[in-house]
Amino acid sequence: MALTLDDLGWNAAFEKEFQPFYKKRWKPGRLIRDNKITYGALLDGGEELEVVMSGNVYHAAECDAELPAVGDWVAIDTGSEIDEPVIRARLSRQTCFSRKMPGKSSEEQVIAANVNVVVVVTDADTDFNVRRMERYFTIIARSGAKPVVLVNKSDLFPTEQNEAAAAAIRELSPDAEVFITSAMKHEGVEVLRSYLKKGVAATLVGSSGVGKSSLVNQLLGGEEWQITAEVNEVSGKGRHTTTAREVMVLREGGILIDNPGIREVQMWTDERTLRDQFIDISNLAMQCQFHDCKHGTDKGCAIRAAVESKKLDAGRYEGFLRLDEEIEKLKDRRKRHQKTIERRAKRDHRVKARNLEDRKELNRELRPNQ
Ligand SMILES: Nc1nc2c(ncn2[C@@H]2O[C@H](COP(=O)(O)OP(=O)(O)OP(=O)(O)O)[C@@H](O)[C@H]2O)c(=O)[nH]1
Ligand SMILES: [Mg+2]
Ligand SMILES: [Zn+2]
Repeated sequence: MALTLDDLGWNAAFEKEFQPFYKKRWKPGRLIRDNKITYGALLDGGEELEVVMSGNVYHAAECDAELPAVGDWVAIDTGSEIDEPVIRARLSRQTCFSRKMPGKSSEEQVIAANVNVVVVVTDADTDFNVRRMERYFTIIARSGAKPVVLVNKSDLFPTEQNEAAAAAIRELSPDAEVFITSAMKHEGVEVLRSYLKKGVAATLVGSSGVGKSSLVNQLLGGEEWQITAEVNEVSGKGRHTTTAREVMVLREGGILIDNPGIREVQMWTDERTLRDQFIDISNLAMQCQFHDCKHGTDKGCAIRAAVESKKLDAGRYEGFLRLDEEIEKLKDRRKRHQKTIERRAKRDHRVKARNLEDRKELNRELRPNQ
């Protein structure tokens, strides 16, 4: 049975936005692969096309994050008068899961566009870290996708340990659904399957080696799957380490995006999302005696009182402060970046104006009588 647009996640809002493009005979396609210069796109009927970006799409993007990314829906021109299929437009994203580009940059890096569910995979032992989980929840909240957590490798640790980790994660986010799984023992894979309805896209993230690909393989096991964008490369250690984003469309419905392990969960969020994620701390802050309380040595500070009386976990509060600081820095960097761009634009403008003057002068010299 051929794949339809609905199988690929098409919906009424995309259809509406696409109306003007139908008139131009462009076709909707979903990007499943990013080859840097070209993209792989799936079209109605399941046909896979290699497409390039048009200059317009490139120039319309103000930053890398606005360029087409895996998961995006685009308008593809396959017209006979052009050499290769071209992306003419990118449809608005309904969700966008991003992180900050690693390193000093203040740019957003899109991990996957239009995903409905973000599945964070961890374990109850070496990988388990409440602060990192808080980070994941904060960026997932910003993305608009639903958070799901799998505490995997449960076969390796005592039940109490797995349950304690799951409980600690549940406490961090009331929106998240948390499950204990073991890819090794085929346990919990149905959980993943239960989210993957027709047209629903889920992406798996987490540190390297937590079992993301193993869970995916379990899910695919036996079942004949239709498309895999990339094939795992075997690392020197003989372990399969995912090196590229992989998109799979499942025959039983659903789209799965496996990712390479994330070493550092770089923040990509804003203050509002942060306050929502840490509503307990926001509420306490409102009870401080002074509205501009710095929560340090200020008199009548409700946060300090809560930490002292152990009502608020000191680690959680520290984690919050660190995230808050990172968001500040991110804002600052972005502001500086913006200023540089503006300065550059002004300078370019001056250079252009000067060139124009020079040219006029040259003209006058060449044609003195005009
Ligand atoms: N005991 C046990 N081992 C597991 C389980 N899941 C995965 N593993 C093993 O852990 C190792 C890493 O698993 P992968 O599925 O490659 O991990 P990954 O998260 O995809 O890693 P990256 O692709 O590097 O991000 C493999 O040797 C798996 O066999 C599990 O539930 N229990
Ligand atoms: Mg992997
Ligand atoms: Zn205070």
